[in-house]
Amino acid sequence: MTEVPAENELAVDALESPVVDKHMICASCDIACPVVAKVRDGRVIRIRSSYKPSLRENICVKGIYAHKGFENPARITHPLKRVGERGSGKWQQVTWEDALDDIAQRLTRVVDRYGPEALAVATSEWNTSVDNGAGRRFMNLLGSPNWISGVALCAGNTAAINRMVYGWFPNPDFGKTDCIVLFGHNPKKHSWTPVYNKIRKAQARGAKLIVMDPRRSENAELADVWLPLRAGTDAAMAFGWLNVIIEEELYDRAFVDTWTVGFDALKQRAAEYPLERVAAITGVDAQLIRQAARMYAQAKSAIIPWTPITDQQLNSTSAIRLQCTLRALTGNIDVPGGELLQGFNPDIVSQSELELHESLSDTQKAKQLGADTHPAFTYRGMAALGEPTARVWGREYANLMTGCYMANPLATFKAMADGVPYPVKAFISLGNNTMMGLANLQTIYRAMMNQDLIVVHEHVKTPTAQLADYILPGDSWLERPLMYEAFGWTATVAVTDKAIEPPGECRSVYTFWHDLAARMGLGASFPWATLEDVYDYRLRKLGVSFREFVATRQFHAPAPQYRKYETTGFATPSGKVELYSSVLESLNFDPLPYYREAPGSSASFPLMLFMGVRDDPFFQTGQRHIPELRRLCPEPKTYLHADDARSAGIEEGEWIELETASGKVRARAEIRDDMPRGLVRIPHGWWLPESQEGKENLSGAWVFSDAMVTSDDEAYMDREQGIPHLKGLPCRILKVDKASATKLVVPQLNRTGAGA
Ligand SMILES: Nc1nc2c(c(=O)[nH]1)N[C@H]1C(S)=C(S)[C@@H](COP(=O)(O)OP(=O)(O)OC[C@H]3O[C@@H](n4cnc5c(=O)[nH]c(N)nc54)[C@H](O)[C@@H]3O)O[C@H]1N2
Ligand SMILES: Nc1nc2c(c(=O)[nH]1)N[C@H]1C(S)=C(S)[C@@H](COP(=O)(O)OP(=O)(O)OC[C@H]3O[C@@H](n4cnc5c(=O)[nH]c(N)nc54)[C@H](O)[C@@H]3O)O[C@H]1N2
Ligand code: SF4
Ligand SMILES: [Mo]
Repeated sequence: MTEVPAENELAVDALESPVVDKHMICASCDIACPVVAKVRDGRVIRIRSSYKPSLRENICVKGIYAHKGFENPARITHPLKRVGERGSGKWQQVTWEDALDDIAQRLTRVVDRYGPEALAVATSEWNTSVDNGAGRRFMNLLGSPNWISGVALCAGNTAAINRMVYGWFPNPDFGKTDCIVLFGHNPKKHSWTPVYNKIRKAQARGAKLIVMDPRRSENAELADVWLPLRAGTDAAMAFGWLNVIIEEELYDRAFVDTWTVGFDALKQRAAEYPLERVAAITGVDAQLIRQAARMYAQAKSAIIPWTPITDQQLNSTSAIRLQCTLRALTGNIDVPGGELLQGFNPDIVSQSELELHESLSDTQKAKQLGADTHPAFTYRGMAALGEPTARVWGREYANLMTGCYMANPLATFKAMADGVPYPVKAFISLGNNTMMGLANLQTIYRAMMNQDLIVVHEHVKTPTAQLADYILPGDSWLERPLMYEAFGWTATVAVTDKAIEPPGECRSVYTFWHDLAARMGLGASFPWATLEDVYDYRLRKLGVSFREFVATRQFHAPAPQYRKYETTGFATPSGKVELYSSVLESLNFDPLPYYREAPGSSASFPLMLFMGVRDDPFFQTGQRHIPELRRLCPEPKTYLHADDARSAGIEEGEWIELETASGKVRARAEIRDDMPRGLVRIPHGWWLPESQEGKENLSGAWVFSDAMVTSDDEAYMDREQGIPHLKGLPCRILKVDKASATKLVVPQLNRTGAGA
């Protein structure tokens, strides 16, 4: 585990000017810890955890060193315009005015020639939050449905599927629960620290912990039951649990009778997966599965917190629905200690409302890329939920986790690359390292090289930024005021002021959309000049301004209300929990969950890989330019079992090349006894900011990015959502010989991470 620096290393010289505490919400990952930034002379000199005793443990190494990243010389602080050919690495500093004028003109040309759907936008959760829906608003008014995000492989797609079953994305009540089930999810001391702490606190007061993980993970070590399942078989495992719960009548009959539809059909489907079959598929002993299912169902209350593991498999839709089904069958929905459906915060203007989805015409919505083949999280997939959502939650559009109403990313890249089914010729990427975060890099590269206009809003020259026409300098979470609404999920609202001014000409994504809208004839729909003006508008129902709110309250959350469905019903077409999905049926998919096997290992590809296990010091593809963090993890590492290393003639610490049918990636071998035989771990998000920029090298992304080995073959894709399978891909490993290893960019790296 990563060591956090001792307090004295960060000590502040008391003789200098006064230090002011600024209460902030950390956005160096997506879990939003309240932290304190210590500011002196307009600079953040230290970041520490909140003073509140209940929040004191909630900080990780990425939060502690965030300001080092924002002050790093790699930070882009002025708009840059490409002057050589695309990807040549030649840039010229320009003014914001010139950049925005030119972007608006070029975008107008694309729209005039190909239609507004020829603009695609990629973004991260945080940037959608910071823009307060302005990006979606801009696109909806312009007429483009082609919005994509990394959350298609994270909580975004989960939120969309949860809505199909019971109308909202539930929030687990860690504080009161008696049992926690982790489908692979493995929060650590430096990965989603608050969730790690909540799990530990729950265990300390007696809650049970059940972990499914092929690897003996940190949480598996601490679990009451660990189910070491084969990668990618989570849906089958959930069927095993269902069978036990149904056979042994451990379900909440009253809830099932009154509040669900399709129980009998589900029962029949579950019977196709008897425990012996599930044991054979998952590789876990049937008795152990039974024990875990009983523990879950017999707990007074239980939660299955959201997990990205089931967001990133070819059975994602089914696995997520089965988790929803388990919650419903055990009566754990909207009850204390269970999972709460919280709805919109009634006191603020929601981001969904600001996004103006109703302004996009049905004709343009129908053009959303991927909606015909993989519709689950597109407008088409969500359409049947509009009326029920308005009935229960008061508004037709609920863009939870910013992941509902997305275009399909892979379909979008194909349209960008090949013009099929129509050309997409302008691409804007905001705080999203698209090249490396949406699988697969080779296709995305072709997509990027075929654009008339690429704009990237960033902190550093990521591989994505390296292919742009314009790189625009983004502000950071220390440098902007924030109103945080948990990505539309929990009805909690928090606000913070900025700690310091942004360096150079860094600006927020909101300002970008506002200023672009003004140049594209959409200015009247963006009447708020600054973020603070937007927040004033959003808070107006509370009768306070942003300034007053930030000075007095910081948080606003309505008191939880349980079993709201008893008065409103669920926000689904039937008003009940749809175990049998009318929505999927109307989209011509199997209305019941199922399990599908991915093509397995073969003579050429005898091992299996998964992408995941977050590296403590980095968030996703970021932070590798920060020496203080990089020294904690200088290079990408695989994990593998000693027997697999031996068979391939590989020793601890050697560079290996891992190959799938799609491509190759390199990493150093780490032999670990927590890995099962036959499975190899590939870390997500590696590139080497210190190495050569430009399309030939992409700062090492061609060699080290996990997006090189992901597959966009339908055989490895979730049918309903069209997202790629990252948990169980056949592969082989080869030792990288010394001669070829010296050609690697990586050995030039010195141990401080600063590069040679
Ligand atoms: N191949 C593969 N793809 C994946 C995953 C995987 O494991 N493998 N994981 C998926 C998951 S779980 C997630 S959540 C998504 C994450 O997807 P994203 O959240 O989009 O994460 P990144 O792709 O790392 O891009 C974040 C970028 O934002 C920049 N940035 C950070 N803060 C700011 C800011 O304030 N302003 C601006 N303008 N830029 C900023 C950083 O420098 C970084 O380059 O990716 C998904 N994609
Ligand atoms: N330091 C740090 N923390 C982070 C992030 C980061 O980038 N860096 N990213 C944040 C984000 S956006 C996310 S989504 C979360 C992700 O964090 P987690 O949900 O914890 O996901 P991972 O760390 O990818 O993998 C967790 C476990 O899944 C297991 N696993 C692999 N394949 C399977 C499978 O098929 N089934 C099951 N059941 N288990 C499997 C792995 O062995 C591993 O122990 O982390 C968050 N926290
Ligand atoms: S876990 Fe770390 S990076 Fe994430 S919000 Fe908390 S302090 Fe920031
Ligand atoms: Mo994520």
